[in-house]
Amino acid sequence: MAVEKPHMNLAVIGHIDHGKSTTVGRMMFETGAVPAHIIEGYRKEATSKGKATFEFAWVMDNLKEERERGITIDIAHKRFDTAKFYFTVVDCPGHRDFVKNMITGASQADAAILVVAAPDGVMDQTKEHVFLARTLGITQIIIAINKMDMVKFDEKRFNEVKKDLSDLIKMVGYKPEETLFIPISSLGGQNIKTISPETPWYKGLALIPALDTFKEPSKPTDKPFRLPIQDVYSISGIGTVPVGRVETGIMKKGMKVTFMPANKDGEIKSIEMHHEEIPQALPGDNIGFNVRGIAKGEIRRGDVCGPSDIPPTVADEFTAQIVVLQHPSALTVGYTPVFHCHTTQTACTFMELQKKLDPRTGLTKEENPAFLKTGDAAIVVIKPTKPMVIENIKELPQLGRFAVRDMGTTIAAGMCIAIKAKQMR
Ligand SMILES: Nc1nc2c(ncn2[C@@H]2O[C@H](COP(=O)(O)OP(=O)(O)OP(=O)(O)O)[C@@H](O)[C@H]2O)c(=O)[nH]1
Ligand SMILES: [Mg+2]
Repeated sequence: MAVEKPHMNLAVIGHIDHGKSTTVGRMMFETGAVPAHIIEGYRKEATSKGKATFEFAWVMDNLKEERERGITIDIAHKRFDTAKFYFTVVDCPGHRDFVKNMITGASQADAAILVVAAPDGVMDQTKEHVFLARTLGITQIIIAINKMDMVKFDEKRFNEVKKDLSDLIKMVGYKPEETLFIPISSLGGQNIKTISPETPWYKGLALIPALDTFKEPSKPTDKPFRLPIQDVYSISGIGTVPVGRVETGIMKKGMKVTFMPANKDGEIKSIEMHHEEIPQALPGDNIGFNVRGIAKGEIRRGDVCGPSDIPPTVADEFTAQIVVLQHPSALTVGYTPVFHCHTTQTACTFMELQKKLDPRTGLTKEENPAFLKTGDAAIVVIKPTKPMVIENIKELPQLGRFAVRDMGTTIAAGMCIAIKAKQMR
């Protein structure tokens, strides 16, 4: 096998219709991952169906409903290469009804491109996605200010949007002065591969070369092996094939594994990445694997695969540090919203509000508060309504973060700091 470039998982995030899928399709085209005749075919078909200009988005939007509605619904993975990396890109939906799919996508990413349309600027899901990206542990971000053609490649508009975005990302902990802001038009192709004469005032990198400024993610291979399941297929002649991303440790052929909380044991027969068989999978690898001894219906999205001698931890209860992002009134004991953690979505109950913290210093402001409000940070005790895997942030940070959602919005985000484990066997 040729020497592989380092691998990066890249999420493309941002508000609905700001051009995420078009940007991904355009990058795939410019890097040669999608040939021109495919785009041309999509262009003709989209135009004939009243969906003109969606030819690049269709590279990513394959579902019938996605193409008819002109929106992304579920996440899709594609591969493309730059000079330095090979990327698995996850195109996320911007629609507010599909934020749960965006969370699944973002939870697998090492880095993100935030796409913001220049005419609109910062919108609701721009804010929500930035907050979630940070919560889900994405530390590297590039900002593409798209649809610059619609504002006549105006430098002043670019700077206005850049200013608003700088304030936004700073609030959640990214450093604006270390972040690249790139004026692009995905539809027209300006500043994607090379710098366009339309923006003589812009002195930075084009988008694709900018991706090579990302730092290679460190690989936690010394930790116990963990892979949260994203989907499970049953392939005739092969058997049960779960897919997902290795978060920590190493998966090897022949390994004895346990899926929790399904509480099922199996053995790894083969591992595949991008349609090629590989002998072992490392952190960051998005793989499908064939597992002996498990039927398709026995495991599902949200289960976590780990070695049978150190199986994933199932929580009976856990202690968490959270920040309340937005709650219409007061959050109290007994509240049971949905917790999104790695690939699981599980309703969990707030059992105890132990302390309110000063969000800036982390010091205790109040013991046993009666309620929490928007902006509060707190230590709380949480009980899942059904068995769920979560790990201590100190041991396995990749599986210790979560977002809390209810009524179509993100209520809070947090991390697990202690676990009362459930005895499974
Ligand atoms: N003028 C112009 N239109 C663009 C540009 N990029 C995308 N569009 C158009 O914006 C519309 C939405 O593009 P998509 O790529 O589907 O947007 P999205 O962000 O993936 O949308 P969701 O996945 O539904 O959140 C399409 O009509 C695109 O052709 C651009 O650079 N300039
Ligand atoms: Mg899309």
